[in-house]
Amino acid sequence: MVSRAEHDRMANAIRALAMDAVEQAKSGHPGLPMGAADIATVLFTQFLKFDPADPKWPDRDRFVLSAGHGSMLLYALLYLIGSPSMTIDEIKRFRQIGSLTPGHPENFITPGIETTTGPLGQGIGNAVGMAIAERHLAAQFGDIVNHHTYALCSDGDLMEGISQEAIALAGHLKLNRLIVLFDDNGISIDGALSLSDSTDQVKRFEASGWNASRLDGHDPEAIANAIAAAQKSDKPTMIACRTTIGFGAPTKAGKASSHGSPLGGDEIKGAREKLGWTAAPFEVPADILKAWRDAGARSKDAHKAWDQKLATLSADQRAEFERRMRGDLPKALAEAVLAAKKDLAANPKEIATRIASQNSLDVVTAAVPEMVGGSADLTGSNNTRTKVAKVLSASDYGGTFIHYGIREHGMAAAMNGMALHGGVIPFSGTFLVFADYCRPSIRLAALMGERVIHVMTHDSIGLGEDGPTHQPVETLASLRAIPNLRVFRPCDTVETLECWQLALEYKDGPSVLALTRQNLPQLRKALDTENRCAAGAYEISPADGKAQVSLFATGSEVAIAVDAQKSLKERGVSARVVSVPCFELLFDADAATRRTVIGDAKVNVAVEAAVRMGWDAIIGTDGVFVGMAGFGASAPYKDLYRHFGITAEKVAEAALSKLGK
Ligand SMILES: Cc1ncc(C[n+]2csc(CCOP(=O)(O)OP(=O)(O)O)c2C)c(N)n1
Ligand SMILES: [Mg+2]
Repeated sequence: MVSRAEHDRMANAIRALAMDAVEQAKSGHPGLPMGAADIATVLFTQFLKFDPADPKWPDRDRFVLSAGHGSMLLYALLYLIGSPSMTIDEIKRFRQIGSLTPGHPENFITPGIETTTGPLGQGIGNAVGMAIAERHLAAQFGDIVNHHTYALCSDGDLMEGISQEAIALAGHLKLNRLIVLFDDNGISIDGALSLSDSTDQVKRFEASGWNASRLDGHDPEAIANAIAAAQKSDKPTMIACRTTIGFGAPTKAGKASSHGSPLGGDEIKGAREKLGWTAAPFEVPADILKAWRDAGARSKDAHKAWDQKLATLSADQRAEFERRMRGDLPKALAEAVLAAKKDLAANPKEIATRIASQNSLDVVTAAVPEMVGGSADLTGSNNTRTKVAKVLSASDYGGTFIHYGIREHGMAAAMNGMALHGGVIPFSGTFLVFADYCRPSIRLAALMGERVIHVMTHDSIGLGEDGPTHQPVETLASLRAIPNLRVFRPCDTVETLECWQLALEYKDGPSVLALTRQNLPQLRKALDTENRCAAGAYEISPADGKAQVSLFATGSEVAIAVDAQKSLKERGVSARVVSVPCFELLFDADAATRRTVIGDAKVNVAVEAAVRMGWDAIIGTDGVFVGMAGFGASAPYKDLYRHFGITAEKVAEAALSKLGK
């Protein structure tokens, strides 16, 4: 342990870099890095197991800066501990185009950053997922997985509703490797926290099954003692560290004015005097930098010891662990999918796609053991639990199914954390309409390029009697609007299996599988060895001769389009049906392929039990859309399809009328 004087100088290095970088960028948040510098210094110099030379070391401790606005804290730390890419020039380029130091931490830009944060509350949700993945892998592989997850949270993180979902789940699962450091500064943007909050955070965490305590966040010894105690606990721990935002700034410390703007020249001059910091801007005195670099090298021995431990695993176990951490799929997947398709060709099934999904899961989870499923209290409806999946619980972290409780947002954020941790592929379930309850986390999964798979059932008015609160109409369009997210809406049991395969193979982003409650006929009766859904759209039922009409549909409406095709044929009109299980894959294809699939029929008609938004890119503004124009209603589903005019007859009529017949 370093002397108090040395600790202070090390912490002041963070403060100075944060002040200087924000000043130079003319934007940013100096308050948090200055206030939390003591907490971070204790954590990074005495506790955090992290090797800057190998930021992807699987058994490193994870550090999540949930309060992403304090990004300069992370950048300063990475520079100080000697992360090779985080040079002083990068610090000087804070918030500039192409720098490693963007406004908020971006895990896909900066080596050593575990997750993208900024939307408050997401980071603590991710940290819970990381802590779940850690315990799960430890149960499967033994003590080659044995690390902590630390999250630094601000008032804002803990005010966001998602934090309650995350905290409750972590407490319930007794994630004792999770340690939350709360930057308890009593300030948010509008001013004193007393303007908007009077929660006792210690009692709140305790009520959810955590240890929680309060201390002076500028007392390094108290912080160290509390972290050491937390490491020995059998529960997750929250340490409320009372700090002064903008610590050291002569007039702005303790005030909201230090939160999110440059301090200004005079204030910085005064802070330098107050902190006794005499070095020029962006300069860290050699002895302090050395102390930091030594601290950064602390985990080298632990890393070596871990390498040796890994070598003691059997060759098979080691290969399996390394495969999972790389995120590569086992070869068995493609073979298992093909075998299941042969079976479906021989024994077609008329079942709901949510049931087809459960059947697919029997196949794919047997081949991909790193899949960890779950549901937000709709297990029997989402069909995400296979017959053999054991529950992951505080008494058995080796299970592969999580009862997330009625916590869709916390679930989605935890899934992101699990994917970020690596070694597991999270999937889970809720109703499609509740995608909105997960949306901020789905958006971040898409931004980060994380493989998480959301099974979202009850995907339209086809769910029937539960009515318009439960019937998504705008949800597909709104999800399709998220870049990098793949939204799959399979039309039968074969497409469902193919879409599962595609979601698993999509290593660089999240997927949503929109699935029906109601039964659907199996339209794909012949065996296709290739994955036809991979094209995003394909002709599922060709025309007799040259098509006058192209009928496009997804999911449950593909069968309606096929019926409309028959009725058009009876009226002497030749039509083709194109199933569109995934817009994004279609739009990824080159222009020529896209044109071939879309075709050049005189009339384009799309059928989807949802709003039109997005479809014009396929059918053109001149195309005919048969779907929903507003919210649904409560009734048996067949009545609803008739009531809203989503039937084969209406589709055929629409096509005929457009043809002028
Ligand atoms: C979900 C979300 N809402 C709003 C914001 C904008 N915002 C950034 S920081 C902040 C609150 C600042 O207070 P606190 O979290 O206590 O941070 P401190 O000022 O103490 O550093 C807000 C509202 C955000 N980043 N995320
Ligand atoms: Mg605050």
